[in-house]
Amino acid sequence: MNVLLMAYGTPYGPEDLEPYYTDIRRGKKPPHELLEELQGRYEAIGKSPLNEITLVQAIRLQALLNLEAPPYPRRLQGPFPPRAPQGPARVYVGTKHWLPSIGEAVAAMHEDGVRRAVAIVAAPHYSLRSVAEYKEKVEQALKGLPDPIEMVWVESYEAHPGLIACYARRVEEAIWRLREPKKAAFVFTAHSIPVAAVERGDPYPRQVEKTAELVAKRLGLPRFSVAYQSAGRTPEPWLGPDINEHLRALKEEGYEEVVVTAVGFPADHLEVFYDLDLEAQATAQEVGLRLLRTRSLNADLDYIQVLKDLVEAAWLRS
Ligand code: FEC
Repeated sequence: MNVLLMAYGTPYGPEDLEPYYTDIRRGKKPPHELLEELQGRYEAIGKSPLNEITLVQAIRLQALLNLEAPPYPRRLQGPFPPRAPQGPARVYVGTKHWLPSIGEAVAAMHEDGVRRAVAIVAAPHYSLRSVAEYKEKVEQALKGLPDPIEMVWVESYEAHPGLIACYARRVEEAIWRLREPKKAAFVFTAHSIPVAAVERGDPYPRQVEKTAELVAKRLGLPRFSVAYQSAGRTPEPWLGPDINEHLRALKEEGYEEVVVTAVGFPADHLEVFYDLDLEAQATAQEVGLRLLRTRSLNADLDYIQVLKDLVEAAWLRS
């Protein structure tokens, strides 16, 4: 079984920042003020651990797939006779905006003789501004190869019961730390996207709401809400409510404590450490709200088990 595991990618050091940001902007160099502003955000958090976390996710996923790879599929599903995993599983890492790039990962797969693989992004929701762009990069890389590689896509997994359990477990840990759990607000966040994508029929907000709803249902939360974070520095309108505005509104409604869970991001990185732990936390303190941010999934085995389940099911699909 072969897997292409993808994530956003982060610069390894300050010298990578400009080309990284240029890649995010589809080849357009960022103006000096924007670059400085982004550099300031990285300096404020020290370092984004996203690349390291993605690598550990891949190592653990590969270990788990090989550990349990049975000679025959355990469940009969998909085409009959089902395709059993062929030999040891290999997981390749490709990042959308930095290194190893998606192109490098696909080239390495080809070099190793891979002709079929499961492609999955370490983010549960499909968006025209996320998974669709990962797909574009994979397709671009495949075009340059002498032999085809069949990619079986896991496009989203917003309602996977294992994923819901992962998030619910972490919300529960925060509930134990609340002074008055019955009076607290529960907010689920994801990266904002431009409203224009939503108007083109992007399923993203629906999927984010689904994840939030299922986690809340699993925990029996009486109230919950969805907010968006990390909107881009562009003049176009971005999907809201923005987490900071939302925190202010919650305080005005009388809440004293809030639990924030970033369901759009399994891993810790800039948008969690800066946008939530520094910026949103500062807003909460300013208005007098106690904000607890739940632990990220990172490379914890309960999340890796979800990836394994998704990858195995996709591999058995025709
Ligand atoms: O730790 C790190 O260094 C990287 C953190 C990071 C993650 C991430 C995930 C998502 N993004 C999504 C959408 C957009 C859109 C734009 C955009 C821009 C940025 C910039 C940085 C950045 N994003 Fe990101 N995103 C992360 C970081 N993102 C830095 C550029 C500066 C800024 O605007 O803040 C706008 C692009 C444009 O200009 O056209 C749209 C979505 C996700 C969640 C899915 C995924 O993980 O791939 C959606 C992590």
